[in-house]
Amino acid sequence: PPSPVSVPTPAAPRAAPLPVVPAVSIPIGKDKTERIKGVQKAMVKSMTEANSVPLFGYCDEIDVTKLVMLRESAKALTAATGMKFSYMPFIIKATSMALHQFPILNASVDKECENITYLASHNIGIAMDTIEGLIVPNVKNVQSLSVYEIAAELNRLHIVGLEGKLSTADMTGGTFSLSNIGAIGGTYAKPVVLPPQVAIGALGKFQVLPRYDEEGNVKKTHIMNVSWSADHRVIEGATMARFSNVWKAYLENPATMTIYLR
Ligand code: CAO
Repeated sequence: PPSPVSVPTPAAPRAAPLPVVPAVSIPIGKDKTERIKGVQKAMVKSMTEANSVPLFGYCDEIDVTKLVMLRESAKALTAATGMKFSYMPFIIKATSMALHQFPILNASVDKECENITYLASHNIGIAMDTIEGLIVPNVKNVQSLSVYEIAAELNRLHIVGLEGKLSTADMTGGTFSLSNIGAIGGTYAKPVVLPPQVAIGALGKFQVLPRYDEEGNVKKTHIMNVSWSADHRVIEGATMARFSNVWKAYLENPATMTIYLR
């Protein structure tokens, strides 16, 4: 019989290299159900209430190069006090100064959204990340505080907040909020307005990025992004945008803040 033709067996296709799977370190145990309580329970209530508010979102980027330099000087000047001097005191003050021109953003609405109250004090709430969860104490009367006084109060709130010992007064009466999520990371966010307030801003992380100057040259620039959310039942998008432009102008050229500072 004719000898069988030997057909070469095709080479097995070469397997693609497997992705490196890190050793699983998650302990596989039993499912666990916990009661939601304390700060987390308060968040369930406030966020459920907040969810009924239609939000308008507005984002922009801020050139904070001059602010970074100013803050370095402020930090050096106050180093002997042992106080932390971050960007927040300047950002909080700029917020209050811009609110002077847009009082509708420092306001509260009632549950049915039938009345809006323009609030005299600028009590700026600061979202704080603690072991217990999210808390939002506020710096009272920012309109009449210096940047230094804001820094001191922010330090106090942060220290007492981390100890879980904030008073009811510290935690109530906020009229506008800021969330410095950029301290953890990220650029843009989608913050949720805390009723009865009507607006909130989330700050992204400070980054060094290339940008063009007026002559078209690339320059090293410090950039921070901001994401605003506003209660669209009472706040128009144009109002939020105009407010943001004023706030941005103060932060991009902090000298203008010192001119108008009270
Ligand atoms: N980008 C880059 N660096 C930042 C930054 C940012 N957006 N914000 C703060 N930093 C820097 C500070 O300047 C400081 O630097 P130095 O060590 O050089 O002084 C350092 O990070 C630590 O700052 P801080 O976080 O202790 O202080 P802060 O005043 O800037 O912020 C607080 C205080 C309480 C707002 C912040 O610690 C915090 O908890 N952020 C999280 C807020 C949050 O969880 N938001 C989400 C709410 S919705 O769930």
